[in-house]
Amino acid sequence: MPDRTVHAVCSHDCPDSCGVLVTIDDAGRATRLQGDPSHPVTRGFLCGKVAKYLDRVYSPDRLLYPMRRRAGVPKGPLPQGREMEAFERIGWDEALDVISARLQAVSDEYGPESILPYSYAGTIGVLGYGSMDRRFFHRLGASQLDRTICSSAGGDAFVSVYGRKLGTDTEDFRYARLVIAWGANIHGNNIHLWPVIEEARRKGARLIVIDPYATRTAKLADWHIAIRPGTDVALALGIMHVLIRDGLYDAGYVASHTHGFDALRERVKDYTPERVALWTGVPTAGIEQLAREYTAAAPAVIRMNYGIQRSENGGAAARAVSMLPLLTGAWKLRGGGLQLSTSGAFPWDKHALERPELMLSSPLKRHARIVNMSQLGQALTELDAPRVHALFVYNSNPAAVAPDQAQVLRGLKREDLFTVVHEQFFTDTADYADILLPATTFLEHKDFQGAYGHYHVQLSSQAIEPLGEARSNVDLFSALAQRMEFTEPCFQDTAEDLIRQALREDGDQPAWLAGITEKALEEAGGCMRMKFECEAEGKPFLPFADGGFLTPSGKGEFYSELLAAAGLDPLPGFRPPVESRHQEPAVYPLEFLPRKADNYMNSTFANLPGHRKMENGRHGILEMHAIDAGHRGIREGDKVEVFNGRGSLILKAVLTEGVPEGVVASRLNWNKLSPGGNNVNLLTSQRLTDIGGGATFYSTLVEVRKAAPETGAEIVY
Ligand SMILES: Nc1nc2c(c(=O)[nH]1)N[C@H]1C(S)=C(S)[C@@H](COP(=O)(O)OP(=O)(O)OC[C@H]3O[C@@H](n4cnc5c(=O)[nH]c(N)nc54)[C@H](O)[C@@H]3O)O[C@H]1N2
Ligand SMILES: Nc1nc2c(c(=O)[nH]1)N[C@H]1C(S)=C(S)[C@@H](COP(=O)(O)OP(=O)(O)OC[C@H]3O[C@@H](n4cnc5c(=O)[nH]c(N)nc54)[C@H](O)[C@@H]3O)O[C@H]1N2
Ligand code: SF4
Ligand SMILES: [Mo]
Repeated sequence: MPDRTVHAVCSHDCPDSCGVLVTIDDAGRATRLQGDPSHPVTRGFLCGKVAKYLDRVYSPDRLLYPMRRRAGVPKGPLPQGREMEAFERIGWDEALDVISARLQAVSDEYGPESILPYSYAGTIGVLGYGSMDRRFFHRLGASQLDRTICSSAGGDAFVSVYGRKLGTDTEDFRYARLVIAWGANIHGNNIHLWPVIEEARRKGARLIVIDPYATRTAKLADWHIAIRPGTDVALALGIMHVLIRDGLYDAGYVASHTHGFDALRERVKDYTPERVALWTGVPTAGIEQLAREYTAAAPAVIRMNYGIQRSENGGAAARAVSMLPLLTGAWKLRGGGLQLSTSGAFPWDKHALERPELMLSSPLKRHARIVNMSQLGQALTELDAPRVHALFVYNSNPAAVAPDQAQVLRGLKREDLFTVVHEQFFTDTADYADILLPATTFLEHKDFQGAYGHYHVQLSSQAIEPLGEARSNVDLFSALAQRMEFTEPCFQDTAEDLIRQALREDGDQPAWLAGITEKALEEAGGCMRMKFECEAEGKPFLPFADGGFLTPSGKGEFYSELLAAAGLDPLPGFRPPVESRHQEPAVYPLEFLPRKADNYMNSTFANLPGHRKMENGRHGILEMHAIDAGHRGIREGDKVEVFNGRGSLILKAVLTEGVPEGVVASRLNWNKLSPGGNNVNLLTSQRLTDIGGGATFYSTLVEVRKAAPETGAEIVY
């Protein structure tokens, strides 16, 4: 048989959701991955991480069969390559028996809420992210997980202003005259937006980057504003101050489409450029110029990304920045407005997929308690009534990515906690599993997906057979439900059934989904654009050009009654993070950016030799400004100790102008591949954002001191 090509979708947690063409040889092996050239955003290329994806799929380190912890081996890390010393192979039957018996026993003894699922976005395929798994845990009556670790602060903030997550079409950025990348590492995290910005720049557009760190994007910009972390709300209010003071806003748009302008005008009076400059580190003249450039360029578009909301005041910051195009009316023009996420364009039937009412048929007979995933450490060690006795991890590597790592690892180490991990690799979390199950990659199962960075829905066909005994998330939770004798027919649903339900194929499809079915997707080569009515009439999709707000007032809300009713500030205002230099006295003097790696996806890929090579030179380093180093007698290449009340890391100092004075930065990695056995999350806290209960990775204070050359570090629990 000659080679075949299958259309799949990259399921990593990335706004681009690329269409991927997989070439398969006559032995059924994938031999090549290519970006789909017909996908208008993918444009035939994949990022460096996924271009090398076959290294991951066929890695000799893949988990290929179920395993059980060997009797007497304590939980905790083993060096990479030696993990099998802790585990022994078992069959799927035995694995399902052990898991169902233990979950049943825990439920009987402590109540089902003592079971905690923990998942995030290992896959953002609609089925793999949340479908059969949710049904399973709902029917068990397990604690519900509030999935806050990434975007809930910014997401809830944006929705408080607009009522829905829509934004400027990625493809329309080419029409912009000014692009502001605000807390958005486009080159590292959202690469398919870059060619569109380049196209706009060739036609004369300017690019401004607002980021404390000199990313590759910032280095390529016309103007890099190295704002101090956690002060974006002040900068946005400062811009509004200038726009309103000088009458540079769109009074017509404000009058027709917004709510609460008078209250906003009062609020921004306090945010003079002089005051804002003191907080943000952006000079007064810079603030004036930014405001003027922003309002003069038409169309102007802001790519706000989730960087600004990983801060204690991240909700207010995302609200304030979101409001800027409401003030200038930038939404009216094609290529103007703002993009945080496009995910609100995809009206899947989430209720049908997740079946929350199954909680009522669980032993609990009511809705289960909700546990915030950004406080996993507390959940595993402090939460009571009932205490967590079983943890089921899939789609996530919390030992590496969750904040306040010492407490997380202390929890995972509990010998009385029954932990199941469904994974592709021996991650940091797998090291703490009682039962370890092998998971498929996106080449090995069927799924479908929208995107949070474009408006296309895609079918991800299964390209190859699962490796070894790996199972998809859907198949795993369906099998477990059978084993636990859950008789509801929904546990028998196949991937095809779930796709049909999600797309509402059997009922009235909402306008934007009209005619989008699995069959239609197949016939279209795997990808269809959402069916915006205006486009059928030849008009571009401009989400808020003329209304379209799903807020209580039906307008874009500067002032939010909903937030007021929740006891929150109804207007954006600058409250410095507790962990920031603006507190007197600051607990520790330096602001820490525990960043994502450009060549990994959070902790994913960090274990693969080819990917590590691309990230070479970035491992185990602390980037710091020469002035901060000078004060501490630190020189380039010195071993340094980076510490706060939560822990201490030994890193190598790299002196750079890429971080402002007062800010130091380091990158996510696997713990067991980090010197000393802990990564940057040893220093981050479980404090939550002002809105949305999100994690506050970028509000972290530390001190740095020179370490003796021979210093090692012990793993901290
Ligand atoms: N290569 C790669 N791509 C990825 C990921 C990855 O790990 N690696 N992760 C994926 C995931 S899960 C997500 S959520 C997206 C996120 O993509 P982004 O939203 O771009 O997220 P971050 O990299 O967290 O933050 C973006 C930028 O915000 C800056 N920043 C930090 N604090 C502040 C601040 O207070 N103000 C301002 N203005 N900027 C600040 C950071 O320095 C960073 O350069 O990327 C996805 N894509
Ligand atoms: N310091 C610091 N910490 C951070 C961040 C940061 O910027 N700095 N970013 C935060 C953000 S934005 C996010 S989104 C989180 C991400 O946190 P996670 O969602 O935990 O992301 P990953 O580290 O990519 O781990 C995902 C795991 O899922 C597995 N996986 C992939 N596909 C499947 C599948 O189909 N089934 C199963 N069962 N498993 C699968 C992968 O092998 C991988 O180990 O991290 C957060 N943590
Ligand atoms: S990680 Fe993002 S950019 Fe890379 S292939 Fe996947 S969707 Fe595309
Ligand atoms: Mo994320």
